[in-house]
Amino acid sequence: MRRPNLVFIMSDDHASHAIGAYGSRINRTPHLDRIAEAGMRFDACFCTNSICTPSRAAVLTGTYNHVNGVTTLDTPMDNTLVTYPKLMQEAGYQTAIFGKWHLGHGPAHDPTGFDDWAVLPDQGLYHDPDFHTPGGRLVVEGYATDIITDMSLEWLEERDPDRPFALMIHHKAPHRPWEPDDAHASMYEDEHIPEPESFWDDYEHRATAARVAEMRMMDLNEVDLKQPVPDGLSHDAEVAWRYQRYIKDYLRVVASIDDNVGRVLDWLDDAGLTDDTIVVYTSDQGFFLGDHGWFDKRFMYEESLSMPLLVRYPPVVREGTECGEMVLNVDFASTFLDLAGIEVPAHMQGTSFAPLLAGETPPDWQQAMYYRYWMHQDRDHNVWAHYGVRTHRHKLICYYNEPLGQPGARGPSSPPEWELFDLESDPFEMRNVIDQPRYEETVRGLRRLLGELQAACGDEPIAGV
Ligand SMILES: [Ca+2]
Repeated sequence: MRRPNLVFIMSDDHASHAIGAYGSRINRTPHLDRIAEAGMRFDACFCTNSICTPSRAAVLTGTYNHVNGVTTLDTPMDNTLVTYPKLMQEAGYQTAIFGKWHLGHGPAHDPTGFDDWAVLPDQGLYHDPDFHTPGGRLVVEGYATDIITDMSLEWLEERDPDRPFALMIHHKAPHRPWEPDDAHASMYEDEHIPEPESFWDDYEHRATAARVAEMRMMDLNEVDLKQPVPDGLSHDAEVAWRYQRYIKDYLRVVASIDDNVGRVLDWLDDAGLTDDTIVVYTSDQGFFLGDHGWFDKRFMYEESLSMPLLVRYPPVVREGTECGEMVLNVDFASTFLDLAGIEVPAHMQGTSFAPLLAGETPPDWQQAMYYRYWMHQDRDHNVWAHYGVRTHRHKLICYYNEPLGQPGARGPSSPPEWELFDLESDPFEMRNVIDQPRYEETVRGLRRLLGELQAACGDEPIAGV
């Protein structure tokens, strides 16, 4: 078989529940759904640290953040680390990345392993963005999602057709502050977007961390809302109004991603490359779309822990399939290398899920995952540091609540607290059952498992917690 091409499309903060193929109740994404219809939808894909920079480092390096050193938003990635694009480039692939990088800039942090690149400075701008390129700074007029796609398609047009390629299209969208383009600015204008089930969460049955997080609708600022709050609204009416403002802009920005993914799929069809190309759509992590009354991510709760993952590769992946096995962002690098026939370095911590794509579940496939958020009391959202374990049925979270000197984390420390959720009876994670006697045995087992997972990936538990 010919070596496959790879088109890896990763957006920023696009939650699964705003994708048609995942059963979205609030929007449609016909082009993303094309990938799912012709390929596989993963229903249990998780990030190991739900913020941009760490998840991107985990994807590229195939290692956990305590290993690659990218634990918070303030820890740029050392660009001498081994990444999957580097190994593909060494193996003869043409490689490029366009769009969001967010792993630092300058000689020690600029993209490496790419024949060509153009990346936004940090978050970048939605309109008329500037880019860092090997040749210096470049300002491009237009809308970021369109421009990133234009650059990608131009690079594909100009590539050497006799060698395989690996192209990373890293959209900035739909990251805050959710600025739509003109084409989608009035979508949903006269519609009411339904609120999610947990929208009016009062955090009563949960750890302190949930109550103190500053990512409620009332924490959206003027830049996010883009228009003044109407006078005379009650508190609840204002919360509801703010949700409509937020979610409509978010979905408008997503609609542009969907259109642009369609352009890439059309290009592959027209070039006759659909059968030779692995197409992946994912996001660096999930997002709260009003779930628990919040925007943003960071928590180990489902909506932010889950990553969308759609994979199309006709020679291997049967069309219209779903996979409920757990896969993690640290597994991506091993998987892409495996599919390309490149040896996976022993130090990479993820496991190739190529067998899952082929419809086979290895008998020893992972049944639990480890998560850690380090950025205690981060300045923008005040989310407290935690780690935890998720199985198919349960989730145990330990808020250890210490900054540990991590860049971007702040004091003071707070006493540790634990949460346990039974995802079968409480899928929206509204009731912490850690103190219920009937879960005693479950908690003991999960605490043991948490320690085992930490030992297996080389992370250290907090003493005395
Ligand atoms: Ca992100």
